[in-house]
Amino acid sequence: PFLINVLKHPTFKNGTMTTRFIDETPELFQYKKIRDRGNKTLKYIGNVTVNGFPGIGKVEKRAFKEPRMPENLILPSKEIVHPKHILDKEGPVKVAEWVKAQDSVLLTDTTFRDAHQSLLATRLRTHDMLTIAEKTEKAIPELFSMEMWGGATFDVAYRFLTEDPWERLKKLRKKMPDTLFQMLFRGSNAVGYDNYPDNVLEEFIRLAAKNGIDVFRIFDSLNWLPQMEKSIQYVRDNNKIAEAAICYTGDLLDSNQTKYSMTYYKRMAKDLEAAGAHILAIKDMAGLLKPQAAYYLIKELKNTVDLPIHLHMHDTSGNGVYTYGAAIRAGVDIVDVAQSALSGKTSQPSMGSLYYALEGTSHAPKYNIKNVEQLNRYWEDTRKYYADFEEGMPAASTEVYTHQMPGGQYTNLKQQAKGLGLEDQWDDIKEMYAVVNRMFGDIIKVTPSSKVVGDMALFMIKNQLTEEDVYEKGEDLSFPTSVVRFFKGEIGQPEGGFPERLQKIILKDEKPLEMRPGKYKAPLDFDKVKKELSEHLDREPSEEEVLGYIMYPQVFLDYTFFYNMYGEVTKLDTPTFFYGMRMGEQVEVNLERGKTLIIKLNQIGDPDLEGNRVLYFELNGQGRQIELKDKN
Ligand code: 3PY
Ligand code: ZN
Repeated sequence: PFLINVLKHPTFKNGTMTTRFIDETPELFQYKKIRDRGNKTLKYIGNVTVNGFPGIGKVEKRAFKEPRMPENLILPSKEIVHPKHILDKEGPVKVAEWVKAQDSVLLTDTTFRDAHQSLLATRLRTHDMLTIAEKTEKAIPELFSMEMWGGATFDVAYRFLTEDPWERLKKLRKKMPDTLFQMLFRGSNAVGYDNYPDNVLEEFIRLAAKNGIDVFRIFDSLNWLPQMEKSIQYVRDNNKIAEAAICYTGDLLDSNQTKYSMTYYKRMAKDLEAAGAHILAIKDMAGLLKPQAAYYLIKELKNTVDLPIHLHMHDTSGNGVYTYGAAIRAGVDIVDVAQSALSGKTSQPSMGSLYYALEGTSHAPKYNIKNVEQLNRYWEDTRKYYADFEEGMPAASTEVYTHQMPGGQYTNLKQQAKGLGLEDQWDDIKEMYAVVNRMFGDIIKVTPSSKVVGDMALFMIKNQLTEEDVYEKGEDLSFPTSVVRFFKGEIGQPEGGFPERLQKIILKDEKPLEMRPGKYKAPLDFDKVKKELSEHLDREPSEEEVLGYIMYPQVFLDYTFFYNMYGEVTKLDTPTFFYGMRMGEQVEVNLERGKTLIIKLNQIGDPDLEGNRVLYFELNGQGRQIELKDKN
């Protein structure tokens, strides 16, 4: 069709075509571009229809109803103060002052990040966030912030969703200009599992800030300050909000537990304040903070530092709202909640439940519950798209107080166990997780240290090893790489040091590091990496692409390979993205304003001897055939 269009073009036909033809008739090239995009989209749909989606497999596409959209949002009667405007005009210190001056508790909505990381294996697609983003800002303009980036989302976007996480950030930023955007930043591990040189952290934070992140929640997986200081400084350099986190573990009220005591938390809070934090976060990644402990902890910390305090927790035990109530009475400034339909269990407590729990109290949060309930209908319907990723707990479970597994790890470790054929031993794995934690000296468990504990637990279950076996036969065992790296000090130094006997067994003759690993790392040569990547891509990469490649080299290259083959699959609706099309079905793909692909699947041909099938589509009324291999 492209050539025919050229031949039919009046300029060509009347013989006045010059070499400037191309410049003067961009519509033809636009046409070619759209045609290519159409073909790529058909290829993707064809492939997922025939071969299924990775991790789901070939599943019959169910009939989903369109998610309900909020229709009657009530706008606030008086002007709202947006902390985003304070930050942009007056800087992070003024935001912190404003937060402290509020009587009512402020909220962070984690629906776009931790909620789905903890319930749906991080699979929530940008498409489903963009659909509701504007309405979310309209419905809850009183939010302190929206957590929508970082943690595992960076990796999963590239790896499983064929999405560019930077595009997610840029697009959401446009839809929600008045809301603070918050990300989870793993200190020296950035959004990866590795320790990166300092200049990589600096560059990552600069670009995240430039593209729209306002609040950086920085933590270290062992609560080790030397791995947080640089990140705090880089966030400050960008005039953004440095929210430094203390990871909470164990049980503050248990007098037998002396390591993670009030003295410990107070010392760390003071250190983080001195390091330049604008806000102090308590990051209860597993949901272990019990109500009385929360009250006591927040009260003491409020008397220890002059910073606003932001509490994050998971509702795994079912006690989340009660803990928040206690923390709010003790004066906590901000708490993390999720839209009800994506809350509870390993996710955050529900925004709606908290509203009613605090109704009539002096700290009740300010927002319109009816608006929130309308948003929630959208999430009730949208969650159904992701049913095949619901690997989590069926209901709240107090076992978390024993195994202490972070909410964000639960589904992941279960997947890992399944991969090793150990899913029937899930109860043993949870118990072993607690044993390994004790063997490792009772460490903070959060990405990446939680992965080390999980890997060791799986290793022991798989090889039927007891704790004694590890001590007795350890010399001859070949431990998981992550475990060896942990004992080498490559993740950092745990509070109280490593258990020496086990460290010797695991490291054999190797000597561990005692300093911050980043201290030994030479600065990364960005020009060199950029050159290397441009050779892979055959074009100049953007700054953001260079960082994607630095964080996850192979994952990033695989992503570009799929992107080149299938185009912008983010434009597909989620059922079509995961399940393809049913015979006779028609879907619309909105590429951009005014450019819609109307796709109908008419027939799937029988496979030939090599397993190749022809799929017969209609694309905007014209017949199209796609041939592909049936891998089943
Ligand atoms: C992450 O690092 O992804 C987490 O959510 C830690 O809690
Ligand atoms: Zn979390």
